[in-house]
Amino acid sequence: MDTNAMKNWDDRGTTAEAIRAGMIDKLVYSVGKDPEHATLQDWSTALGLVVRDHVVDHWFRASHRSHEEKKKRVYYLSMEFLIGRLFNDAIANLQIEPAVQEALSTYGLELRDLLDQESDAALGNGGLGRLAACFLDSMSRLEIPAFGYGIRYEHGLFRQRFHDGWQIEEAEDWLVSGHVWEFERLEARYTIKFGGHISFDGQGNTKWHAEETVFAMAYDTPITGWQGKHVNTLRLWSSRPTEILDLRRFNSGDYLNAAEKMIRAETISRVLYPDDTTPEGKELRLKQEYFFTSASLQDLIRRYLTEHDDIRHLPDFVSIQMNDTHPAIAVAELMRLLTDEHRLSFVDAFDIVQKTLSYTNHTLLPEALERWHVGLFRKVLPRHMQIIEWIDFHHLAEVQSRNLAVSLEDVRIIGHGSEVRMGNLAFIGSKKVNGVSALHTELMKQTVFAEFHRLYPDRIVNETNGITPRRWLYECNPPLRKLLMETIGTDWIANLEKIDAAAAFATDASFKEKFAAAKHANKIRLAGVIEKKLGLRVDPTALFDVQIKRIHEYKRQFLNILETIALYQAIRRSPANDWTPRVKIFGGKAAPGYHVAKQIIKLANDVAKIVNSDPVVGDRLKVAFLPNYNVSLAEVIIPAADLSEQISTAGMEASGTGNMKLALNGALTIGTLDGANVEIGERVGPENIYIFGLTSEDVAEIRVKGYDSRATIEGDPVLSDVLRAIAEGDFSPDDPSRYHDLTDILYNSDYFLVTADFQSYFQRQRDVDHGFRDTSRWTERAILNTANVGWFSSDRTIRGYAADIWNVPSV
Ligand code: 26V
Repeated sequence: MDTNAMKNWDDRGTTAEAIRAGMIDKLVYSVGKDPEHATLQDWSTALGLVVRDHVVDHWFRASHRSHEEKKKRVYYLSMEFLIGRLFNDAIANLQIEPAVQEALSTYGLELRDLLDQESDAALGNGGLGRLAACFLDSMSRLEIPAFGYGIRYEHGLFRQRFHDGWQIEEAEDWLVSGHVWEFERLEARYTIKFGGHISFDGQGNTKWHAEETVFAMAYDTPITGWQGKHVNTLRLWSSRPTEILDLRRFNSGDYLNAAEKMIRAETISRVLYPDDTTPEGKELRLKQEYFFTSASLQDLIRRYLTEHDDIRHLPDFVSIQMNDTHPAIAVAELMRLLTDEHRLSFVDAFDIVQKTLSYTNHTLLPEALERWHVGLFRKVLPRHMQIIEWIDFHHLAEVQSRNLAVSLEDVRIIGHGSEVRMGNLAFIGSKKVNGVSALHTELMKQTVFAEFHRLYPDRIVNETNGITPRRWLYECNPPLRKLLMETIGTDWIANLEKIDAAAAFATDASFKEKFAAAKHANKIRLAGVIEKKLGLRVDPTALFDVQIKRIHEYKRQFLNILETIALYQAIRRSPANDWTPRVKIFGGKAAPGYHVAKQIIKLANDVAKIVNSDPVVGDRLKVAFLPNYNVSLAEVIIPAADLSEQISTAGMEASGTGNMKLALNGALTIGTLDGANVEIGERVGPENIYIFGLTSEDVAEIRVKGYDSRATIEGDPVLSDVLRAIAEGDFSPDDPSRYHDLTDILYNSDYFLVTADFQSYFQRQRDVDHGFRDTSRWTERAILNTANVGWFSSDRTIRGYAADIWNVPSV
């Protein structure tokens, strides 16, 4: 192909006039509407197509460059990519916002309105999925040739609604109103097998006689790096039937059954599993995992073989990152492809596997570590079960030969002869295994992977998480972006460490005033959203206290609600005191089957109802639980936050990334010494963060010694009063016993140590009240948060992966 012909494609230009003309062209000839009859959605699509053309120009150039230079590529395998919206992201990265604004003004259109037409691509549950999205952005920024591989779920994470304060889940349908950012790739199609049996012909040929086959079809989304200098690809797989319709059945009138196979095949990519707590060993989940992993490996090997001819050099040109254990079947699948299809010996193949794959662990919670029953596993993936048995056997032999005092049972893949442990499979098959914060990595070495760490002391590395400053400051916080650009220039956008230049202005009166004004503008915007969604008016000068994340007992939204009630009771007792007005803002979804988490949501909403309508309290305290927390809502809440709640039971939050986003946007953290909070504290300094509660060592000790929560409660009159009010139905007069299960947990089995941390949390919150009243000092401390968390850029994280794990250069 003549690649020179591609060089000057981008001559359509990014002037306002070119964009205006392009938009009309797209509106008429692609959307099929004339300007008089076009809806906002039509205009949005038209502009999206114009912007997309520019992205595509950069994309092709980047792909050709990578291909011509035969560069080593990184493949990021993840069940989840929590992308959110892409429109504004593209405009920001290409830096064409002024021209776009001008073009739109001709038609009296507002960019904001068009951007709001886009639905959120919610193809993830929370932190793990959003991290994958930030990593894609950073890999493009750092010009690392990379692909993200995942599943194109037809339905992303459910939409959350409240009915009478209870969470109701509704199917999400992001594809319904059209999605301009993806390209269907009819030619990129692979066969994926399930079930059946294996035969060997005695001449080294292995054949998998599958019971079921489906196609994996590719959809590509370009991921634009800063200033369009490089564009990578997110390739998502959609499942399709290999046979279309059973005509025999159809003709005999059996319409439903005629379509059965089609429906079964399409079910695989139908919906994202919404549960990050209880993998129930569902067959469909295992099929999803294998489906996208196999398609991705087949695809990357095909690409490798277009540039190289010896499969044995794969590790020199390919690095594959497994995002948690969800794609850990890659260890066995790559073995299968290398041995059964490319005819390498098991020993040679395993050497390649171990040089190519790496694994990131995102949680120590035992219930989230994936295990599959051997029976189910063998039924769905018979060949992989054999391969895993081979790996397990050889690994065990190697361990035994080293004569070390390790527990053999702990390092086996097949546990107790009955379950396949994906964490152990991933560890054994990987070059490097990384944790996501310094503390989490240390705990991995001491707990889940302690025996492995003794065997392979160099394998576990730390790569503390990060966030992309493009989306999480530049795009979501225009007032602060503008102020920073005026004051310290633009270097921070691509090199967030440079934001430390703002520290010099922390005591500059004029800068402080403008910084506070930016925060205030963002708070007015959020107050508008709260009023629109909840019909609740809040005072934008009050302290905006924010807890936004999945609802989970270990994240302890419950602790926050208890403190809210304690504060409410104190205000009612002495309303004349000089209170610091506060708005408690919550956002987050509970897994549909997680009963306790759903009760916590209901409790928060019940408390909100009582508190918000109490005339004695007035504006001193308001509670707002915003429904359907997602990436787009986060983009509005985060810039408006004064206080960031990071209050997990120490040792349980692997890293957190919301903590970084909030600090970067000038919120002070109240938190435990958990996950990346520890590292945030080290950078902002103890006077600019509110740390409280048990440490992870304390928690570990309590786990051994036991803990008497009843004694704690009885010794604390504030907490006793709060629990009494809940148990007596003060917040649920229609059903006074509604929260007995919740209060019982605290009295009888307070595993997450909510009661143990209550007092120090309550005290720290009073320090926050006090701190916030000194408006001038608070602004200085907010500035120092923004200025001192530049290290938490995902660019820094990805440079770490590139250097320590993938062995690829980054600019
Ligand atoms: C597990 C499962 C099990 C089966 C059903 C679906 C599902 C979905 C997700 C998970 C694992 C969730 C682990 C996770 O999200 N960890 C979070 O990762 C963030 C990025 O590293 C980190 O900041 C958070 O602290 C950590 O909780």
